[in-house]
Amino acid sequence: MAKKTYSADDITVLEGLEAVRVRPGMYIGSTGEKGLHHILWEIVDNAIDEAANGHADSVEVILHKDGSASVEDNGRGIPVDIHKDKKVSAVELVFTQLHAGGKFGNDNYNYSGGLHGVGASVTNALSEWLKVEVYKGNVYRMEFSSHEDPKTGKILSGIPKAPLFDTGMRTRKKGTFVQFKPDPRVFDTVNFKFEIVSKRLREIAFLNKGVKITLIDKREDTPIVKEFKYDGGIKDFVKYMNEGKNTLYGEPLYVAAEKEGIVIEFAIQNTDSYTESIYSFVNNIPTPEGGMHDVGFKSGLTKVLNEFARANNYIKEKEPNLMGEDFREGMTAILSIKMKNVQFEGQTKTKLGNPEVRPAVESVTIEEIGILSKNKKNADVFDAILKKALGAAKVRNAAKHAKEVARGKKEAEATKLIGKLANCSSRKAELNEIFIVEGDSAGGSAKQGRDRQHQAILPLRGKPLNAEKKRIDEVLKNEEIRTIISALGTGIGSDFTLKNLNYHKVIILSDADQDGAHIRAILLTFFFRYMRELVQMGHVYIGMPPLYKVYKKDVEEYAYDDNELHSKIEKVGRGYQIQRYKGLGEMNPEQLWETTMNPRSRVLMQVTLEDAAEAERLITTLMGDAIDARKAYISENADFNKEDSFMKEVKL
Ligand code: 1YM
Repeated sequence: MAKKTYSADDITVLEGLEAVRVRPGMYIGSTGEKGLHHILWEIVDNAIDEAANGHADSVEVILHKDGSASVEDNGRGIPVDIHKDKKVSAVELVFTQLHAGGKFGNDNYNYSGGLHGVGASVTNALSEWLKVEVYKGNVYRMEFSSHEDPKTGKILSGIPKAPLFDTGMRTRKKGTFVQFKPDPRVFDTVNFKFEIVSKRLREIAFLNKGVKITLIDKREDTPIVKEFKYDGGIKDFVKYMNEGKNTLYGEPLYVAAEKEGIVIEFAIQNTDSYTESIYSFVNNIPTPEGGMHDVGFKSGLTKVLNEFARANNYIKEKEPNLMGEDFREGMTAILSIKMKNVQFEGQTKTKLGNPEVRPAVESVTIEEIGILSKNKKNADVFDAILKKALGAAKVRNAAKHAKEVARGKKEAEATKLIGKLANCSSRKAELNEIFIVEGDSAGGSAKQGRDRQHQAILPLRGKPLNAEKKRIDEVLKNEEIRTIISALGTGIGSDFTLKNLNYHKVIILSDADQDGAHIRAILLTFFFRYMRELVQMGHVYIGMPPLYKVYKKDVEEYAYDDNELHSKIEKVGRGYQIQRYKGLGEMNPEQLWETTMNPRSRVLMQVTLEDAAEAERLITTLMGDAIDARKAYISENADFNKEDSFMKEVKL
């Protein structure tokens, strides 16, 4: 038996692996799906380290039919020589000794070590069997297995079948091959998930530019093969994340530097969206909780971009600096650092704790972005970044002001505003509706025609919301908008509280003309920006007044679009007359009730989040600086009676 070849010293090694068996959670976090994949990442990490050190450029991962997984790289191969003190091969130590990695007096970075930094021996300890082959001209092989001790009945884990041996076969390959079968006695599940493996391998490929990673799933009758290789590295990562978004400039900004022994790399590309997507990594491990690298990166960005803004007159002398969040609105970025002696902390141990990292990343960000911003070639890039940030700051300031109103700091003002509201008598928010009606005369009809118990009317003076009110931040200063905020009761922005909503249906009622379309778009944009959940939860609707009345003597039919007009003409028959409604104001209270407000007969469009986002984009097109885009839009969409294509119809 192999056991006899071991000296007394090696017994501690064996005990080490038994400890892993006894408390697997301590080493791999859990024995669930996550832990199962973790023992694969331990092996992948070693292969990737070899590539990161410049010795390999290809890694192949195979999921086998028998439930095992294998990883092969084309690097130098794990050393096969005998360790002087331990008297066993390096291969054996790597797979039997906890924390064996990097103990061979080398100066290479050893970035591996995943969440728990335990290495390949843990994979061995938690596998039914593990095989390793090293290719260095000759093929070397070693096998391990976990089995019951016939004497004690205890499970012995990761026990070598025999020492590493030269198979006598010759090969032209170089590298290391490791195959293992997770032990079902340890794991709740032993099924590798293709999606999990594939997603992580893609991520690793982005983080290690130029390394080809192949995934082959041989468990299917026809194997699935996926290849990941990104010569642009994290630049490609950023582009990948921005697919389907509108980017503000072509190539991402890219920085790579080394400072105090920390390798720092980041890529940035801004989009016209409002969300911040910054993802950070340490030694290829995601750090969703952030940490020192993240903090340094963000503060560096804010400083250097404010400096640029002042130097180039985007901010005037007396104006305050922009805030970090202004710059990060719509920003997609990947920050990847590599370093020794990583300290992870936080709830899920995914937050970088090393304090020295913060100033290192901050100064690299300031210096390198500073250089890029002074390069004339990047003028358009930085102009786009600054314009976006200035827009965000404007909105932020307007929101702050509006919030103060909503918070009741200016209660007197709010009470005055609410005076225009014709409220309903019921206090049951789920049954209540508020109609936001364009124009005082339509507002008057609506007040008279409504169901007083459940329908509240808030008339909007057409004028202040018309074309003069260009940008959404100006809209927030508008009295009527502030009235809406007070009436709904939810607050806005980060204060928004859905459960305080006073009306479960918020219905926009505007004319079927250009002004009406405009007002509707402004309101939707406002809801999208400041009360997104209201839209998300389906509380926002568009009221649909009819366009025509077809009538004779005692018959009256309403048509809501041109198609319907024809069928209604046929229905009314000979001698019909047509009234075309130009605005809501032309309807008397009874007509408005019957056609547009009565829940039994009306048609409402429920607004989706995409609709509101579309309205937002539309506003930007119509009101923004891009005159050509505006002209193009207007000539393509001149028919303002046409139903907006992005709305879906709901009868309610
Ligand atoms: C499929 C998994 O483990 N590749 C791998 C591992 C090592 C080396 C090369 C390697 C490292 C060094 C020198 C060094 C490891 N060696 C050790 C140890 N692929 C896989 N490829 N020569 C080869 O770090 O100096 C641990 S991992 F400790 F033995 F050197």
